[in-house]
Amino acid sequence: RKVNIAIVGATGMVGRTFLKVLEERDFPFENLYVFASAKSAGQKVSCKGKEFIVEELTENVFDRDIDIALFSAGGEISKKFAPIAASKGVIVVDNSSAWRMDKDIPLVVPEVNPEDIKWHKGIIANPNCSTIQAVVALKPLHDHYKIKRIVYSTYQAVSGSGVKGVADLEEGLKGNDIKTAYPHPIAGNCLPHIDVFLENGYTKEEMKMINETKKILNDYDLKITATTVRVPVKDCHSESINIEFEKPFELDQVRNILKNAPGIIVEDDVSNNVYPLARNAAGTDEVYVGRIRRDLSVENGLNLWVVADNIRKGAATNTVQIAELLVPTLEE
Ligand code: 2RA
Repeated sequence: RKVNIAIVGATGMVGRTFLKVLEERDFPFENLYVFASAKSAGQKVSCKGKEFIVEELTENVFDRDIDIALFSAGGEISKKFAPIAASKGVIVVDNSSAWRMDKDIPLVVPEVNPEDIKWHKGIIANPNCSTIQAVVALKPLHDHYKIKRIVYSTYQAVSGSGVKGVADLEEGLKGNDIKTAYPHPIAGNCLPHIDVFLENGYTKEEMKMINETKKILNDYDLKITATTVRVPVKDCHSESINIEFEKPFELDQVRNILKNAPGIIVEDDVSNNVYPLARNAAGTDEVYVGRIRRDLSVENGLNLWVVADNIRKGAATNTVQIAELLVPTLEE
């Protein structure tokens, strides 16, 4: 079935990656509409060898025949326009954090909880990038050994902050410590400060990982803590994940489960210095898992190192994969 698809935020880093991924995966669209702010209207973008003129996003753009709209234009735009689109029969897949914790809105990673798209009411939320790569690795192990507790420590690329984050790093590496994305120079630093601090001393990013993990795995008994850190890396988020299971495990079995799980590539051979690396993961859609080893300090404890491209699997590709799940559900 051919689909009419729209992109809201088409000129941003994720928006442009939507176009690239739709082309790479030969997404079956008949018509593609691209929207952005008035400032960006008129720009040209391309997909599948065709050029598209960016239009200004207004309330009536969803009056035309659109089946699915991919949003990545920030929470304010999603809060305002996603309900308007949904009211006109468009299914919105939203990459912002605006709707993720709404109980009536599914939060979906296709390798983890694809069945949750069944109960959407017009809006489906794409999880935070650092959550997506974590739950892809955790889900197969949760199914086998039932997770009791998770400790997240993340090392997040500056592209998570968009062009400003990349500029701070690139200028900083030249000795010009501009601070457009962060309160401190990112070059030479690790900043334990992603998004804003909350009353409980955690950052919004840390609480996103904690709350989104529980919703996606549909297990609100999970004990989770997180420390999310911005590091001087351009692309790909790296994560140290410590897990305590209810049940015992054998390491070989864990490795085999991960090797056979959807969306995962295991890179784990420390005798040859083989473990997931951000520069190797950049530009791909897999979640790379390595440093698979027992946590010797607790019973049924495991440590993992998990790396993925935060703009692709962490945002654009996951969103397009959700749209692919929707195509067969569309009325003729
Ligand atoms: C970040 N996960 O890395 C957040 C949003 N992309 O900044």
